[in-house]
Amino acid sequence: SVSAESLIPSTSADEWTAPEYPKSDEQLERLKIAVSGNFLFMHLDDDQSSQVLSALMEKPIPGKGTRVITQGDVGDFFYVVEKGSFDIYVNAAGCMLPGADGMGRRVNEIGPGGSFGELALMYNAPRAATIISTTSHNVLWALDRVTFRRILMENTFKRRRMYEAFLEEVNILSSLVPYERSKIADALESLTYYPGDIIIKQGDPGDNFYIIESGEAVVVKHGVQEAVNKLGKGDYFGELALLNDAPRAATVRAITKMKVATLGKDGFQRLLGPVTEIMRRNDPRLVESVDPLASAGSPGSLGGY
Ligand code: 1OR
Repeated sequence: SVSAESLIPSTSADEWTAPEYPKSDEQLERLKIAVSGNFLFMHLDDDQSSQVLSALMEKPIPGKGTRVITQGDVGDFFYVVEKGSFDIYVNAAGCMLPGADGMGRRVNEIGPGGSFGELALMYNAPRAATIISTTSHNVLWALDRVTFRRILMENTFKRRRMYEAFLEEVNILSSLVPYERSKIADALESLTYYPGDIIIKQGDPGDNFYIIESGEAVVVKHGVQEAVNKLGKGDYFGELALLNDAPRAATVRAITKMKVATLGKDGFQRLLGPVTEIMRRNDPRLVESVDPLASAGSPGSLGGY
């Protein structure tokens, strides 16, 4: 039978709807390009995606040196960059004394496809940084706090929390600041493999980078009889093909059930830039050229394949 409840117009139910800013085809086209490379938009379903696109407001920022966000302020909008470049300054002392215009240290730069302003909205915290345009023609898309929280945040929050503890334990990422690890979390995708599964195959083109969340794998190479390396939790692989733009240098096969966090080529280049030098130094082929046995089973070795 039909329950009486469903016949009563619901008043207690959530009546919130996202704001709608009509857009021309040309605007929509530009907007779609701007968000296409942004990891926060990657995990939305079609419905969420169209709600967010319609709620984003175009915001031209005229001139160099225009301040978009001031550290310490209350958060109102989240921004996606369509055009232009922005510097991020963090005043670590939190020194917001009147008269002391200490913008602090320049910590980062954000360009087209990037975004900023999510932290204050996520944590109901003051703005963590000051953001200033460095080019003369800039276009941002702004999303109001409520729509951000209702649609974009849940996903983002969950992912950041889910990967936070794990990424903190990954050696190769230890030189990054927590915020850089959060950005990596935004872009990660977890995959499961079973014993015997081939995760990457020697000779194939390389599109992804992997970090082991749990389980074990072996690295094998054509013409090398024994497994050349064993990988476990916190180890990474798949970076060489991306660093060198070369085919996969070895095959990686699961030997237990595995959970693996993976990052696409684009994310790898954009988010792991600061640690790729360390990865290059760990390149097993550099080790091999000195002593072919040195990389095989060396204790705690990170399999750099
Ligand atoms: P918000 O709402 O706090 C400022 O407003 C925004 O700057 C912030 O969200 C982030 O989107 C962005 N630390 C804090 N915020 C940063 C950082 C950052 N980089 C960009 N934002 N870094 C840590 C510095 C110790 C920089 C890491 C490279």
